[in-house]
Amino acid sequence: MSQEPDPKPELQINQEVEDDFVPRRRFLTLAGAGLLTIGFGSLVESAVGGLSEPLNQRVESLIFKPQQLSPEFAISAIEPDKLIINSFRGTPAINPLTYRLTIDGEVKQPLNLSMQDLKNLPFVDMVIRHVCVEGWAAIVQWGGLRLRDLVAIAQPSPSAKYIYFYSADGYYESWDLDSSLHPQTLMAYQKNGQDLTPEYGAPLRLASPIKLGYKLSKWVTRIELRSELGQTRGYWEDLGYEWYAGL
Ligand SMILES: Nc1nc2c(c(=O)[nH]1)N[C@H]1C(S)=C(S)[C@@H](COP(=O)(O)O)O[C@H]1N2
Ligand SMILES: [Mo]
Repeated sequence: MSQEPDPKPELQINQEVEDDFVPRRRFLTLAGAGLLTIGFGSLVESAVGGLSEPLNQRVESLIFKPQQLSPEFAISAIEPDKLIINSFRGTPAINPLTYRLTIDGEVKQPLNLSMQDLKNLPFVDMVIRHVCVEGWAAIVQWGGLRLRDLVAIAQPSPSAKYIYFYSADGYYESWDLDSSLHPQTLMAYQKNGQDLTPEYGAPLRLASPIKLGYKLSKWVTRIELRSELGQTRGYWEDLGYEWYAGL
């Protein structure tokens, strides 16, 4: 995509003036309703203002290749009292009305999205088991969007292999990109059928049955794709916990 994209009418390009993390650059914003009613393929097409090239081969093959699914449970299996709030530094204050999620790094189309933009993407929910290394687990229902839908819209560069998540409380995590493209890896804004509450990561957190609890960042404000793992890999990982942390 050129430096000066020519957006379709449903798109709005935001000029970011001040951002702690990224230099001045143009972000794509998904605006308005109507995105829900169209299929994912056309969503991607419209979101990027008419793709001149197909989706990056890597993303395409992972998205459309069946991946091993983790078990899901019935709604009746939900254990509402078992999900222990586990926060290393308390609950950060986030105004959901001014909240933005940034996606940048090794992507062709950086994104800067509001909660409404995110809620316009296809909604999915799942009842899965959350497992914390500290020796507890809970069956929880999460609702939100598939992370792979967001990643596809951001159009990863062929070099992108890792994905970093930065949280409002200073927590940070890194994953292999493949796991982030798993169909059960969600950016959740609901828990057990209700809006997420602040202590559980509102407005947006990771939820996935394929990773241990400490990989599932709450209060995510920035997602960065990278070609390499950095010196720092995650809050707990940098203190000695295993990086991949698969279930
Ligand atoms: N930003 C942030 N995300 C986080 C944590 C944290 O301290 N800060 N704790 C992690 C750990 S160890 C677990 S088990 C889960 C707990 O999620 P819960 O508090 O919703 O039960 O969040 C994970 N995500
Ligand atoms: Mo945990």
